Amino acid sequence: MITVHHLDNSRSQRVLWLLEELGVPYDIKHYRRDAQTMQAPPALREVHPLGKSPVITDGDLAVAESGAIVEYLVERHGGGKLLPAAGTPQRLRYTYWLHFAEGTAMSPLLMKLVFDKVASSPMPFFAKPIAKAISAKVLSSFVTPNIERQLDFMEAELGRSEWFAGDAFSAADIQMSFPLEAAAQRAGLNASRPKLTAFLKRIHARPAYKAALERGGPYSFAND
Ligand SMILES: N[C@@H](CCC(=O)N[C@@H](CS)C(=O)NCC(=O)O)C(=O)O
Repeated sequence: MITVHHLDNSRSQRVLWLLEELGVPYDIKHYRRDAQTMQAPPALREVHPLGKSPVITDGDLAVAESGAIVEYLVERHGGGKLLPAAGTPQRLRYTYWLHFAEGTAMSPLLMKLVFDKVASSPMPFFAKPIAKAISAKVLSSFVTPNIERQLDFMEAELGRSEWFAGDAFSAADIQMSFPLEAAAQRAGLNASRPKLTAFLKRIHARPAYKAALERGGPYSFAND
């Protein structure tokens, strides 16, 4: 039996959704974030040394890193579902988006989360104007332009086909859900990018997405 080591409000929601789409049975072991630091509890380090979510265990095997988990589940348990045929242009796009989600899209979104927090973080009063000025500069010169460029690119790609890899829904769409949900929550993704907002609406309406939400518990990113 597959166990998803699931942290509330986290990327592991994607793994629950994938398993629901594949119709593969699974158990969930729930972990709660520290209310102050938002970090995962130390117990998650007993499953994988980095203590990040998601991690799955399948018998004696532990698999970490969302993209690797998606590949493992689709290849090992998917029976050909949600995976474009090998050697096709759709398969190459699938691989691209599977890596893009964590390899490219999440970096500036994470930086935005961190630098947005600087202004409200406790620090000596004399340091505050300096810290604020540095974070504003990083946001305006690097983070925001990168997020905007990436959102424009993703919007254009969804103008080529309904889903990221082509005309068929695939596991790459599941992997791409988290950066887009995070961008909608904290980086200005809105109706000015109609293809991306329609994508979020479409995925949130899927029965498997809703079933995963019911099983997973708190997840504040499912807004469209
Ligand atoms: N690239 C990794 C990122 C893992 C990651 O940072 N997970 C976050 C949850 S969204 C986490 O565990 N945060 C809690 C912590 O860092 O303690 C993946 O996709 O698996």
